[in-house]
Amino acid sequence: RDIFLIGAPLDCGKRARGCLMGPDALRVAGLMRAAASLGHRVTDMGNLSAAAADVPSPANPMVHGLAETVGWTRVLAETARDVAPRGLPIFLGGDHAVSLGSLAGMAAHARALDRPLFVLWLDAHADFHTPLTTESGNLHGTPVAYAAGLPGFEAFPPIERPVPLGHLCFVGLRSVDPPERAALEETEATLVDMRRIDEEGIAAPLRAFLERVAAADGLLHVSLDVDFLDPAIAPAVGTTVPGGATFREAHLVLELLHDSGLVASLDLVELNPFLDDRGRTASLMVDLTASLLGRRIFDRPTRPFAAG
Ligand code: DIR
Ligand code: MN
Ligand code: MN
Ligand code: MN
Repeated sequence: RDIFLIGAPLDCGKRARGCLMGPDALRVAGLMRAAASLGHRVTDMGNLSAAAADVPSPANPMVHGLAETVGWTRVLAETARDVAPRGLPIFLGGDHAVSLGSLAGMAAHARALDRPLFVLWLDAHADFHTPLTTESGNLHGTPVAYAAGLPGFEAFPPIERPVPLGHLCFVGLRSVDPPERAALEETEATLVDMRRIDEEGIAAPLRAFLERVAAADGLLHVSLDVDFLDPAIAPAVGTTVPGGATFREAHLVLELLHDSGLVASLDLVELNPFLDDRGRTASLMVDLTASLLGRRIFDRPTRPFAAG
């Protein structure tokens, strides 16, 4: 497969800094080597840069970094749209505001192919705030609502064909704010919180979602926030939440994603190397990506997905 690494050293989606060093930490941890060793053709496109956009000041005065975030969203959306027809884009964040751009670009790509876009959100958080509902003012908490076409994103590029809530799957949820809960509860969105993982295991709900993506001939965008993982194995993130995915659960998720053959694009976000411990979080993110790209202990008899 052709893989494109896209560095997005963006730090404007929240107040605490450090994610701008994320792309280089992922490179130092051997992302390129890991992908190439699995037989892929890898192109490192280097780091993008973006000028702040000229936007009116936000309706909600709490919102932080709007002009910068809109600037990044434009650049990333254009890049995603340009790269996706040629291979698998991997967006190296940067905080989770990276996904405003990757999702906008992938929505445009899916529309051009006339195929439905599905989104898998691997995160402790739902990131389903809008600039109007956010209490922190941090735009890294908003990309899924933007992709779903919720109101309040007028300063951002319009989403071409918003993603229906039924095409969203959240895995790892354990910190959901009241407005996010209100907007997601009782909808078609698949909400796999930690209790559900404890009760059903992580594979069964994920498989059910992947089978729906395959049956719809969908394109799947995967967004991996470092805080999906338990802080004991992944300390390098500003928003650690206890009780996260274990090493084995996380690898299983990424191996199942590989087997599905459905992944069209990937975000690796929220890595803050300033908070890391001898690079172990960056290395884990690289190892998880390798699982997504086909690394495994032994081959399995292929268990086909519905249309796979
Ligand atoms: C929180 C944090 N829900 C907020 N979101 C994070 O600021 O709105 N997402 N950290 O990954
Ligand atoms: Mn997030
Ligand atoms: Mn998070
Ligand atoms: Mn549908």
